[in-house]
Amino acid sequence: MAAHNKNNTSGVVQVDSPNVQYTKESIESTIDYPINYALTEKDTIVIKPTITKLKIRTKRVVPKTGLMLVGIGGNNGSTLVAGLIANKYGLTWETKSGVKSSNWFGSITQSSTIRVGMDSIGQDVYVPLKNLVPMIDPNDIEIDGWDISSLDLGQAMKRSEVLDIDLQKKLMKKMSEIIPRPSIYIPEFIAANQTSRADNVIEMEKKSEALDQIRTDIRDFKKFKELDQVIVIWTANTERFSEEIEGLNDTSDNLLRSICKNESEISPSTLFAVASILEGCTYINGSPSNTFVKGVIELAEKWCVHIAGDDFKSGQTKLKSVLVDFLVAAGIKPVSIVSYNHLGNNDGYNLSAPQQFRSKEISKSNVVDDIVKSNSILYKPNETPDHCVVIKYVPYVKDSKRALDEYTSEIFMNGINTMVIHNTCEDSLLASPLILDLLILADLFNRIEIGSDKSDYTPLHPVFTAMSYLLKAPVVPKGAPVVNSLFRQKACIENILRACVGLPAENNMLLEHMLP
Ligand code: NAI
Ligand code: DG6
Repeated sequence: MAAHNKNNTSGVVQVDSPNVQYTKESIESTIDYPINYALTEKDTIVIKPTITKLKIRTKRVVPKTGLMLVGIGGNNGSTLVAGLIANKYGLTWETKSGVKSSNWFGSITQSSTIRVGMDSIGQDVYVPLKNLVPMIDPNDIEIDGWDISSLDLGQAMKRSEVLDIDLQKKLMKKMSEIIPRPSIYIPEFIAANQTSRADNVIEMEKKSEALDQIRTDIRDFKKFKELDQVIVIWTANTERFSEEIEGLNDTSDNLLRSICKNESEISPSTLFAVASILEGCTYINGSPSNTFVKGVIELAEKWCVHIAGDDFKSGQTKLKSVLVDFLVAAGIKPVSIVSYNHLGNNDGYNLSAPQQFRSKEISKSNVVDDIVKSNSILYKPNETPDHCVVIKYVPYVKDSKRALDEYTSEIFMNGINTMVIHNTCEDSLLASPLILDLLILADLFNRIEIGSDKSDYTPLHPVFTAMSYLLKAPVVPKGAPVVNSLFRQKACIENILRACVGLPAENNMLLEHMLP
């Protein structure tokens, strides 16, 4: 009988290898990084494997970090803050099925493990992902944020109806002390049904004044809490797409000029992104809105500030990016994917307006494109499965989203395989741990620099792709491929962490067990 896998949940990891040096300030590693160039010559694909020696330096000192949430009073915002407080104080609460305790289930940094090798009898050894390199401890995070709704977080938590009532009561005092800062409200970007919520808005004549106010807020928080860095995450309402117009928002200079000229197509989220970049703060977009117009990306590149987006990838899409990947990799041809949702929270209310729904529809619909393109045996060029996304607002179900998916595939000898999945789950309980992971990984990737034997260390590209696992529509640097497969996305994070401590990427060949 196979022994149980070892699961070392407390141990600190130290790699004993000439490939890695631990100093007080940093971990410096070297790795052999393989790239296979696959070039078509006549009708043959010629593959030329290459190896580059890369060096990776990870700062060990974790900066004192503040998280500023845009939309802090929403379901995700208030649930995340409640989760941080509940875990920090080890809160327990009573429910009809017994006493429950706080956890971080659903967070890969806090609740997943990584295989680091095998023990002396050939069994796998796993350690918590967070033990490989120093990461932010959730208990050390300082919180602040903005919301167009003035409710304190105690009342916002109550309004969201996500957490058990006994837990809400235990959290109420601490949550009530957190008051959202007034925010930028430009009615035409979110649904008209949100107007009654907007009682906490920055009074402004011009968009440049709002930009300055957000920059002042960031500086104020940083100074007051004596922080080394602030990371800003948008978890506010989905906006309609803003038009990308030559001369308006296509370059950083044009964008900054357009803000000064109070141009109407500059959205609140773009103003937040610009303010964050100008303050040197990493900015993450958790909604599907096209915040990162070309001018924002160029600004991030100029200022060497990291950005990541778009749209938290929680339940339905995560499963889709596993299932379609599995089917296509198995040589099975998905021909129709129908994803239906109904939910009754404020996100659903906002998405019941056509333009805001359209932003979400685009984000949810593109998640199989690269997987389909990868298999030219199943799909002809430009052939794609029918893919339909429906979202309906049903107030009664509140945050408990229902997601129903039907996957129809063609199988062997013209057979048809139909799979139907029904998922019921509080949406914000899926999203909140992802927001924590985005913060923790963003800080880590801010501390990683890469060089080679020919070049000195440089920070990672301003557009973070390594967090695609957590995002439905990954924004990537110009020319880089978009990867949606969840397994590849998770392997990206895990293998970068391994590389930071001089370990090779996981190869899963298991040849050590096949040798005679
Ligand atoms: P919510 O509607 O409960 O919260 C959004 C908050 O943003 C509200 O409190 C609202 O007053 C505030 N807000 C709107 N415009 C604002 C602005 N300009 N500045 C500051 N605050 C503003 O929505 P929820 O459920 O928390 O979701 C938040 C965002 O995350 C949405 O865009 C949603 O589409 C996205 N998302 C949610 C997922 C989930 O599983 N819950 C997954 C993927 C994305
Ligand atoms: C309706 O689908 C509401 C949306 O905001 C989603 O709940 C959210 O984008 C999560 O979607 P998914 O596909 O990642 O579960």
